[in-house]
Amino acid sequence: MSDTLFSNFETVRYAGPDSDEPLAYRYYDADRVVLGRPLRDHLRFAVAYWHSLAMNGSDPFGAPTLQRPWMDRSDEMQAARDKADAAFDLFRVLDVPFYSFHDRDIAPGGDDLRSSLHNFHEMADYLGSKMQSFNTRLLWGTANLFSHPRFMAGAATNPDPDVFAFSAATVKHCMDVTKQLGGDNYVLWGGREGYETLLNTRVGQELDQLGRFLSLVVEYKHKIGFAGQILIEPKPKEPTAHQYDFDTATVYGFLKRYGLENEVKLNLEGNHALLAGHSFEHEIAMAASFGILGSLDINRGDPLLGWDTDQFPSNLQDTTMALYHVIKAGGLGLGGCNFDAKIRRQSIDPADLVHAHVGGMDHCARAFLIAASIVEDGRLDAALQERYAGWEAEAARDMLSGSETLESISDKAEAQNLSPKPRSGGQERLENLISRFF
Ligand code: XUL
Ligand code: CO
Repeated sequence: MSDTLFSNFETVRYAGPDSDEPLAYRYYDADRVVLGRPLRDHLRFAVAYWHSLAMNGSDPFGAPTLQRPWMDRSDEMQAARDKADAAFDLFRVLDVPFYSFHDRDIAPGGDDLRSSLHNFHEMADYLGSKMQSFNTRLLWGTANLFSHPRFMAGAATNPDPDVFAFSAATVKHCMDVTKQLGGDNYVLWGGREGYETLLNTRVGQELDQLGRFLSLVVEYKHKIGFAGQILIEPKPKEPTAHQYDFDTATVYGFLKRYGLENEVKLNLEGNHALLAGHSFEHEIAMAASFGILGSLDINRGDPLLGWDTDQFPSNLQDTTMALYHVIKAGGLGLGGCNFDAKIRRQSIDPADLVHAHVGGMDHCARAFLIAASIVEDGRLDAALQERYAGWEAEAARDMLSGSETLESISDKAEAQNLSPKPRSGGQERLENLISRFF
């Protein structure tokens, strides 16, 4: 491999919280065992190919600011190989266990389906050969069914059945490649699966199309024996005003309707949660309660802006409470912490990309350590146990088990002449308790 953008960077190492070294991990000691497992296995960090290698810094108001050597090349396949070389060199620098990609991040699209698939498979083989000599594995693959104009009215939800078929073929091959490269998950983010106006949209039909599309994906997963998880990534808006996969609760209802709730889990994103008017911890706790927590796109939005800024996470309390709920849910399993996060438009030096990831990984490790200490301390959990202790009594449980009716409950409540006393929720006491961990 010839020199890459990152050749001058040494592999970043753990140096401890007292280190002043700007490019060292201060909290992310990958081998440190916490709650029975090394941090590396709890957090399963991934670099997102699109933001870190493909994004060029352009925005709706301005031209690209990031001129990477593999951009603006006339030989697009050579550019894709150079990009892949740089990607794996970045993974080496970060010592990151996983990465993730869309088909279009790793290979240029052609004019039609056949040429697009050809490019994609050629580059998948190239990545496969690189993975032989690097430790970084594939967290998930996904198909970009939103950038090309053919998807402007949706992929699975397009009014044109040919776009549905094009999308189905693209996803089939993307699943094949994800399996080929040993990916642990396959993600579907419904980029343009939504609508701008009801004047031109049949929502019922589009939802049926989306439901069938997802069933086809699940059937194919079983057919090829893909052992990974199928994940949907909720987002309430952007690019369309109304996205079908609004949030955890909406997606769970959708999965139930199409009988897929035991087949599909969620890839939850911090910034998407914010756009939905929720917190990341809310989305995680909801998914955990439905048994569909799959993986995290760990990033942050800007509450002052109403769009998807995809920033690296940095709010310690937010990330800690998000990871607290992950731990309470039993961990991420096959999922991971994928940095669906991009450097700012002015961060044009290669070093900025390294700083962003080192800071992001360290931030999450620090948050995880705090979350683990809250779990080990046990007082937050004990307070919750105590609050719901009344439900441990048999008479209380009967009300939920189906053995009681509204009438029988009424009879008993009247016989006891119930007059429940209000009890404090203790929010401030609990907030003070949590503050002590920071
Ligand atoms: C878009 C987004 C995507 C998905 C993968 O907001 O989050 O990058 O993570 O398609
Ligand atoms: Co995402």
